[in-house]
Amino acid sequence: MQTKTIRAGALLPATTIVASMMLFAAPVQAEDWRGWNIHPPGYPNTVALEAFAEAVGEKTEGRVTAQVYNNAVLGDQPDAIEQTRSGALDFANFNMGPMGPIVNETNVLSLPFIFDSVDHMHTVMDGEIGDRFAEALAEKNLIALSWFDSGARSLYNTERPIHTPEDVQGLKIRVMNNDLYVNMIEALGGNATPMAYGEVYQSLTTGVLDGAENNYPSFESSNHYEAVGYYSLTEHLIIPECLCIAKASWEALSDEDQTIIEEEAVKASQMQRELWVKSSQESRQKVLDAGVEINEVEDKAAFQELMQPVYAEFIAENPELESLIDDIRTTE
Ligand code: GTR
Repeated sequence: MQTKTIRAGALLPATTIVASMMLFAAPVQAEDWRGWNIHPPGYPNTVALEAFAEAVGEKTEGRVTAQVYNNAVLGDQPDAIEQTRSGALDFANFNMGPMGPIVNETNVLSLPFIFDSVDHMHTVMDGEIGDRFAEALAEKNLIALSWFDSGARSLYNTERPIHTPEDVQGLKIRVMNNDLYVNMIEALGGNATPMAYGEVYQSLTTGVLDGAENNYPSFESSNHYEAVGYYSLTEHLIIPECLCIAKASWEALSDEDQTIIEEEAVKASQMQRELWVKSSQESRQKVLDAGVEINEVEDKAAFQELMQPVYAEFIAENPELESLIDDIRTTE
């Protein structure tokens, strides 16, 4: 190919050669990246994403400039996942919950009590199993460069503290967009309502919902704590999140810029995880000060027990994922 171009060039008049040299010398068009974020300013993920965006601009010397759009102003999460897959958005921080309907493997991360602890989740996601999830995401045009923390999600509601599964009976609970969560709440005897995050606050205040489930920072930053009286530490879900780049945006980068951006994404996840710990403590204190009653759940095994049919159904439908579940369970 190259030899041919040179030979053709040799036959062109000098002016054309000069003109085309000028074209080659022109600065490469800068990429203006738009990033999706569901959280408000000050939230650990937001701070880390903004630091990422700034570092990308600096380290690529302006070849890529990135801007983060907070509070889901670019669309709710399922919609933003599609926009990033198509390259309409360039990067995002996605929770693996709403990813399940698109990247089936990631449903494994939404199985209740799949991880023993946040540390266990980190070990799994930072190792070879995390790479397997990244490969599955890449097949759907999402390049996962690092994993963010999302703590443990617990149930909260307007009616009563939850100590046993019986306490969930009849409660209308909002879940993220994934059938697994509907099965999970129904297995506890509650009524599950999949709903966009941004609609939950109003639904709690108007009684459309009795409750929802989330980690401390989101429970606080979404103001859901103002609408409910009880936060019960069921800690039923520990779901990682990605810093994901649209495949089209990723492939448009030079090798050098890919390396820079990957490094910055890893730094962003380190920053996010550190901020997460502090933010969780602060949010816990804030909701306590506001009068929310927080209770430990002594008998978590009772909740886990009821998840057996959820696992059984999932494995029956996805037999090829059973070994992945086993690999996670046996990772220490
Ligand atoms: C948060 C998570 C968000 C979103 C939200 C929700 O913890 O960081 O990405 O999934 O929960 O409940 O919709």
